[in-house]
Amino acid sequence: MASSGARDVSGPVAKNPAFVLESAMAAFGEGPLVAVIMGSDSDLPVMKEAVRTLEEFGVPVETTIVSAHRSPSRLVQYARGASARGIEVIIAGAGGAAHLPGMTASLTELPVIGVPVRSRTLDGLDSLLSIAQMPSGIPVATVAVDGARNAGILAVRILALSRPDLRAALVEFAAAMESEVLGKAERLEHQGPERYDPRDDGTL
Ligand code: RP5
Repeated sequence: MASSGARDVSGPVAKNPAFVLESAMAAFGEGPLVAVIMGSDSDLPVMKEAVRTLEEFGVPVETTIVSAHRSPSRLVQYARGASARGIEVIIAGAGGAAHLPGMTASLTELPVIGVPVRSRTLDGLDSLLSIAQMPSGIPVATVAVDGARNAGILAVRILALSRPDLRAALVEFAAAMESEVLGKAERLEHQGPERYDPRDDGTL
């Protein structure tokens, strides 16, 4: 039996935590704090999810294309200048021989989160290993294949270390997710597996 110990926040809030926006916004100045970069515009459908997540938390973000292989000079210039421009976390997504996150990490002292983008030929295993298997000394925090939403949430967690408003927003976000799961459990138990429709979020 599902019991509701979490805060009562109705609707699919885990995907839409607009409730955190106002308080989090107050914590920031004008410039972007997170850079979401990708090796190609073909990565954008995946990487958009990181941008959306950061925007949900009211975190100012900049988004661009930086290819490690096709525009190496731009990569050096971009990664070396990021910290001085006020960026605090870089999320880098790439697929295949995915050198962008690792090379970016080698050119900055900022934390870098790598998103392995699913590749056409090897289903993202190549991307995952290219990003996760970094040599000692240059860390890249690697999320799941196509795990751009988690990359966004991890960036928020890093920023929240020094921003109490953002930390409170994360606590509320987790409570909302829990509440959503408990609601689904209750509906499934009540309706049974045949009547249960996962698309029905319980709201009218
Ligand atoms: C990588 O090569 C990109 O990150 C992308 O995932 C992959 C394929 O790029 P396109 O050929 O689609 O531009 O550099």
